Amino acid sequence: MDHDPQFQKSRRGFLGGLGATAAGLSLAQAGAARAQAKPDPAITEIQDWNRYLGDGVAANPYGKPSKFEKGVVRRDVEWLTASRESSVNFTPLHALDGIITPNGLCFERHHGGSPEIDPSKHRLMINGLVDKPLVFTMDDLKRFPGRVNKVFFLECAANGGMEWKGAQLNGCQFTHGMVHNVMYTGLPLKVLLDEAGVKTNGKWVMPEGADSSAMTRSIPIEKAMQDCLVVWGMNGEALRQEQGYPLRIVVPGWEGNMWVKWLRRLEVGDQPWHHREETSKYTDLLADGRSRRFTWIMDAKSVVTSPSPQAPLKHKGPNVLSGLAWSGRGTIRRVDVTIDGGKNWQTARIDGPVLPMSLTRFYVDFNWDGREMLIQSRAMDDTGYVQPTKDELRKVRGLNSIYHNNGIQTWLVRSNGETENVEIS
Ligand SMILES: Nc1nc2c(c(=O)[nH]1)N[C@H]1C(S)=C(S)[C@@H](COP(=O)(O)O)O[C@H]1N2
Ligand SMILES: [Mo]
Repeated sequence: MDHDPQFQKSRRGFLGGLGATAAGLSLAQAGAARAQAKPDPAITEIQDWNRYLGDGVAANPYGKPSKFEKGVVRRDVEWLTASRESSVNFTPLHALDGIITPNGLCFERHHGGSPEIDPSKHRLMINGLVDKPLVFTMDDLKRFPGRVNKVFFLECAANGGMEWKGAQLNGCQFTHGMVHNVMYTGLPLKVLLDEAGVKTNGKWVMPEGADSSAMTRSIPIEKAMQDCLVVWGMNGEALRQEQGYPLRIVVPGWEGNMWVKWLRRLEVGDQPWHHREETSKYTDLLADGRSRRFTWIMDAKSVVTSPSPQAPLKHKGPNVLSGLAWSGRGTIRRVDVTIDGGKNWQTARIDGPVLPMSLTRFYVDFNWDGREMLIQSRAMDDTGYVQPTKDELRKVRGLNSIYHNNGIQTWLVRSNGETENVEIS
């Protein structure tokens, strides 16, 4: 785009419109550029922060965001909250950039509240169909050879579940915010299972949580051995209590419910357990009343995070559209974006690390003339899978589903910049 003379021209206009200081000009030049405008006190007056000493270094031993960013927080939806302990809140995707979710902003989903666990009293047991049942302390795990660092998205299967029957919630925080993307530190599950020695009839692994919900799921042994992790670190520090401190399991690309937090036990068995969370819940009910047995993988999905209802357009002229794409089957290869409801598509610019089973950031630099827009994004992964429309999903799945809605999202941008969740067919 930098080579497009049209754009160069508009960029000059853009900087003039912003105020000359943004272009790095001197105050005198800025004054000349603003000869017609009213004096801007942000330029003409010396501000307090420039006159007085700032806060001392010990003022904030664990750093917090600037108070001017206080709106960038996890939020919940009243009618989705049965009780605070069995609840969910949402990542503020509209206010974030890059691919990593800051620890304090990762959405939370608890079935029995978030327990405060003393790590010195926490144990991980491996039992069932193994040669040698084992019990690890946290210290044992942290000195076990083979530690790794890996970035993965975690998406709740219910992300977007409220939108099955049509547009509901006004903000990508609420329609898509049951996802976070973190760099984990821990051990491949394989090294722990190998240490215990899985018997030849050991075909499934059941992680169990130490919380009051004692969450359990059945994971096939192939997946457990392939890329699952047992982790104590997120983004360079200890797991947050909400994310399973001191230990959780990571099941890359698969639905968040399987990522048992406050992990205390791994049982090896010869068949799936069919517990509550994999039968009555987290199961896809089809139109004819039958259910899919397991739907583990989170298919390719994307969303434009800005503009979006909580991040409306404020300026005509050059603007940056931004969004996220991810696939539980592999790596994002391409994201296409339309601003006219699907008549024309252009390929977005992907920026930052492109990792398998990780959020991937995309941008479209565009000029807005104040026209109404219908914005959509469509992700493609390296298996060739293309993100479907919501109508395509409904054709296959009917209207009984809650989980696994990876349909294309539409935002309507009005001529005043306000943005709304809509559906077009
Ligand atoms: N022990 C335990 N693990 C759990 C849960 C829980 O309630 N208890 N919730 C699951 C669900 S449904 C999801 S979507 C993810 C949410 O992980 P997060 O809170 O880190 O976002 O954790 C999963 N692991
Ligand atoms: Mo979930």
